[in-house]
Amino acid sequence: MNFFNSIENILNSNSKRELITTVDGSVYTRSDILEKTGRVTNFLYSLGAKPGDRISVQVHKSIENMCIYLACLKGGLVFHPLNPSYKENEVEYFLGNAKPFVIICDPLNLDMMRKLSEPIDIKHIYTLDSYGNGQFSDAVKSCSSSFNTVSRNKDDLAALLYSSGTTGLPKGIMLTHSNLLTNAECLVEYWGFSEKDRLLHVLPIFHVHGLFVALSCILLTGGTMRWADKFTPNYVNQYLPECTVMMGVPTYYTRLLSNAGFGKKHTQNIRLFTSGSAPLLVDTFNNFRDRSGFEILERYGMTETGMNCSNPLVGVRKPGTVGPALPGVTARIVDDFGEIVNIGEVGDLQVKGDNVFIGYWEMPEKTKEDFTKDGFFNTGDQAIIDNDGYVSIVGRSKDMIISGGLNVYPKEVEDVIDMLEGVKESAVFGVNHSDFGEAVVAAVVKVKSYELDVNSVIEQSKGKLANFKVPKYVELVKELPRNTMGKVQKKQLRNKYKHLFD
Ligand code: MLC
Ligand code: AMP
Repeated sequence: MNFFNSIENILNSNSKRELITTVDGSVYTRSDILEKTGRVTNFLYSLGAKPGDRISVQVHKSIENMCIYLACLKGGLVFHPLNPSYKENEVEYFLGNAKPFVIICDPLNLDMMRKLSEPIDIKHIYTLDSYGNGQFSDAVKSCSSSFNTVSRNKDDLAALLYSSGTTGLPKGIMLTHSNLLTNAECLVEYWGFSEKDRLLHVLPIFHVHGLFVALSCILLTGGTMRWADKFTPNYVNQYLPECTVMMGVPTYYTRLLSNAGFGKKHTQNIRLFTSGSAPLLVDTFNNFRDRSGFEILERYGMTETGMNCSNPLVGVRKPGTVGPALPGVTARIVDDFGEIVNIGEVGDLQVKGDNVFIGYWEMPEKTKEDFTKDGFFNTGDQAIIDNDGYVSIVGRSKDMIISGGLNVYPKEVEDVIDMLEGVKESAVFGVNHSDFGEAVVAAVVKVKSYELDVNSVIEQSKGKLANFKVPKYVELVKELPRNTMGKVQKKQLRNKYKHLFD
């Protein structure tokens, strides 16, 4: 079973039908995408790629980028997407760990990629810019579009996506063809997708949300997409009226609401708005309903698991909850001893199902740690469940900030700040932010004799951290609050700065 077989079945029929329209008005039919995908697969194979090889891709969103993903599926290769804003020291780790056979990067990063790939002996590096041009597209052009989809087993890898952690190094999350297909089929059914749908696709495609959730719902049903390389309220306002579905992180919805002109005239053809990747505030849910007439359907997922819970398409959508577990997913909430808690009690959320990944890349010990003996995955989220089975995510046992739908692990930021000249130590934490949901803030203790400028902490961090991880605010403090065990009291810091962005 290859996930691509299911996609191909749909795209092969009615092959001249539009699949995607991009920002510049270019229309790509189903057969355009199948042909491009075939060419890319042939090209990767002509380089010597074989099933299971990783293909690392750090480029902007483009049709070519999407076809590399599809070609990886088709050819049994493993798609390894990287956020284009990752900096050299971040990328170095991912490449060293994933050991890709081919790297495809933005032309601006070619020198960096060459330097990083030399010690790990990666021979194939190609460029692809945000318009889909570059060495990669030039090389692919002359390849044949005909390629027989490689047969895959259920547990064969389809993609490798990295997530950091509270401690330790980032982990490669191994997602199989079966994980992707199971979750996609479930969402298509649960959210009622059909050929009639037109999705406004403005999410990035280096993460689960834009890459698997959004693309699959269209590719598995033969719907169409209006697509943009990034979210902007103007684009959404212009093209939402022709769409039936929009998916977004909560920031998209608060940004739409902050535009006074946004309202029912934009949503005349819409049947569904979904939100996820971060908590949707009850206020946003209510304000959006009042302005647009639509209740946003909130769902909950993770890179490790795809989607686990969702409010229903038909039935009550409860604001502040992520709905019941999806069909095929078992969710339970347990206490510190692994016992299931009572209705309404807070505990650790664990999930099980064919959607759940098979383990961390080359980290069997870490994989073992995160699964229970009876096969449940510990999400690191704290939750409660109500009498109707609706789950609410109420906290995290993992030390993680979610900013604009992107995860920031404080430890990573602290490690960078602590290395700066004049810094003795730092504590990084998240505070409420009206646009990003949470914003990254750092409290920094300087070396006594050193004149440390907070702006330079921010500037220097920009060179070493992806943009969304860079603190929005840095304050010099005399010392960090600690408990008697010497542990930094982040709760105190979060409280102290909670109104920073009001
Ligand atoms: C950009 N910036 C951010 C940021 N994105 N800061 C904090 N958090 C973010 N997420 C900073 C930039 O560094 C820059 O700062 C300034 O904001 C403007 O940059 P930009 O490029 O113009 O930003 P913008 O395009 O407005 O992007 C913001 C955003 C984007 C919210 C639209 O981040 C986004 O599309 N987020 C969605 C992420 C996503 O798809 N998550 C799904 C994960 S999957 P400066 O200082 O340089 O001006 C997952 C599983 C699941 O979680 O359940 O779905
Ligand atoms: P990622 O590792 O990027 O896949 O992020 C997954 C994490 O995002 C989850 O473990 C949650 O903490 C968070 N998340 C996703 N969807 C929601 C949601 N609807 N509400 C609250 N948190 C969410």
